[in-house]
Amino acid sequence: MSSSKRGAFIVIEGLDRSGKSTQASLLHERLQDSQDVATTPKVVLLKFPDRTTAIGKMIDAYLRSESELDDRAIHLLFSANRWELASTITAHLAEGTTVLADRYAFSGIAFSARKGLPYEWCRTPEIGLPAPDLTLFLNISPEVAAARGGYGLERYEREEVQKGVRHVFDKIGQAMQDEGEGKWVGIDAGKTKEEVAEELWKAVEPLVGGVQGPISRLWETTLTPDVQGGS
Ligand code: T5A
Repeated sequence: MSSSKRGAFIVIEGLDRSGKSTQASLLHERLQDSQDVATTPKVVLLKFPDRTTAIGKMIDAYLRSESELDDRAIHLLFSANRWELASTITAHLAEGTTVLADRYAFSGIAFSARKGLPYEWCRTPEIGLPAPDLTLFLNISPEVAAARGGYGLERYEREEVQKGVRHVFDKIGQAMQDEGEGKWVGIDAGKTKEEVAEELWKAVEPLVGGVQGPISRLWETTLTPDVQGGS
């Protein structure tokens, strides 16, 4: 990697059981194989929610329906769980490490907006997080996702919830493209694991050697100058 390049930030999003973890793990392996073995480590894989932290444990209990929380409170916990890792992400990227995340801010917005919370309210705590260079959205019908292993064990794994979430994800993807906030690529996740992995690789391969330019921050540029205290 040239010294002027930084690591790429790649996010995998999608509905529950769309194969995000399967693909994140395959992509992680492939990215590791494609790196220069003399320099380590060069790729890190993160998963949100990160259920290992104190905040993550509260989220885990909520998702397993072992605790109840106000919709806004759980939304802010999911966001705080990302902010816990924000400086780690930027440090990795700055040192040239590729960061791969299994879910990110977009899940946070989609699942809470589906409950009826205002879209802008849901987006606000995510403003300023490190922005992905590429978001891969695993597109699958809620019906196909529901037929996959393990479905229905957690709080949001119901067909009517997933349909609503998909609708918000579509809106986010469109807004990301319109606002030039980073590349958003839809992938047909209803194919075999191998076929889906190939589709992902086509989008990721150009980023393997790193990317040019500073690390941007999600939606910061969409704030109006008077909100930022400028003229
Ligand atoms: N959430 C999350 C919020 O509300 N706000 C937030 O801010 C965030 C970050 C937990 C929940 O939290 C919500 C969203 C979720 O409801 P999670 O821990 O990511 O989030 O949980 P899941 O989405 O349920 O993640 P999973 O890991 O369980 O599902 P994946 O990763 O999409 O699917 P995966 O890879 O585990 O595969 C599921 C099954 O399908 C098979 C696999 O072998 C597995 O059995 N499979 C395939 N089968 C056929 N063809 C393929 N192509 C397949 N790919 C995988």
